[in-house]
Amino acid sequence: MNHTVIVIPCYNEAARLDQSKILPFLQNHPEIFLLFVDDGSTDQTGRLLHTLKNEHPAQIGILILSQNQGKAEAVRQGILKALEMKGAYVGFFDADLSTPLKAIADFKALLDRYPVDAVIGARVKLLGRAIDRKKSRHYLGRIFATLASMILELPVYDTQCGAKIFRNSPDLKAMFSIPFRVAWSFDIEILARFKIVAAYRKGPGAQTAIIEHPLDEWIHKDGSKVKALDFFWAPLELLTLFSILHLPWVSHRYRKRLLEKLPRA
Ligand SMILES: Nc1nc2c(ncn2[C@@H]2O[C@H](COP(=O)(O)OP(=O)(O)OP(=O)(O)O)[C@@H](O)[C@H]2O)c(=O)[nH]1
Ligand SMILES: [Mg+2]
Repeated sequence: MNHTVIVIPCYNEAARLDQSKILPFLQNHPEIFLLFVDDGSTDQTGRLLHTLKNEHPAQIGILILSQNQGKAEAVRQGILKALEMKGAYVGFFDADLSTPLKAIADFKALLDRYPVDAVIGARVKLLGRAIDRKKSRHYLGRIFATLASMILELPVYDTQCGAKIFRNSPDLKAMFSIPFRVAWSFDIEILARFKIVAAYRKGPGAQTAIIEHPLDEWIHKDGSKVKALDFFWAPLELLTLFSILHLPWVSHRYRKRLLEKLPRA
């Protein structure tokens, strides 16, 4: 059994996937398995992933989606597959490795040490940390994250960081068994699902079941797949998320669908 399975969603990432970072990392971390999801790429991503897998078949897997389905669905499919592989922890990291793979050890240490369900990366500029974000993305991100935090009613700083690791559990499988309602903001929908399930289980709330981990390093990489149009949809997605959590008739139906998937406690 591999201890940790990390899903790396890839959509036309041939130019950004850095073999020189991936292969040495795996050699030094035999407990980590990388599951790449080729999200209908039309460039050389598929070929590159096969080369990578041939170099290190024991620790690399590829899930191929024949058509582009978007990051949310690529991650969801990847996590479901990762859960089948019975990793103790499963998570996802962006293909550009803006969050370096070495950070996985910090996330795992927190999951080992505390009885929490998830550790999510936060890009907080602090002394002694290398957080290099574009100014425009940072400020837009701050507005977005503040609204997300208000909708979730959780003091979360950075919902959008593409580095998150979860403890494998039947409840986690349930949370990923239904397609997300939003695309760009699916990270917030994951947190919303944690909140709904935590309230139902009457255990510690999402506020203590999730740790936000300030990253040591996050370096902006050019070639982002995020388009200007995505920012246009963002407010609509926030409205959808608001309705899921706060509009009685919408949230009732959403909760019912999600909670039906949970195993009986
Ligand atoms: N945008 C997008 N990303 C996808 C899609 N399918 C998979 N992905 C992957 O999701 C991740 C998104 O990363 P980036 O394109 O760097 O975008 P980002 O990290 O949200 O944005 P930055 O803050 O600019 O880095 C990458 O690993 C993509 O390859 C898709 O259809 N659209
Ligand atoms: Mg990126």
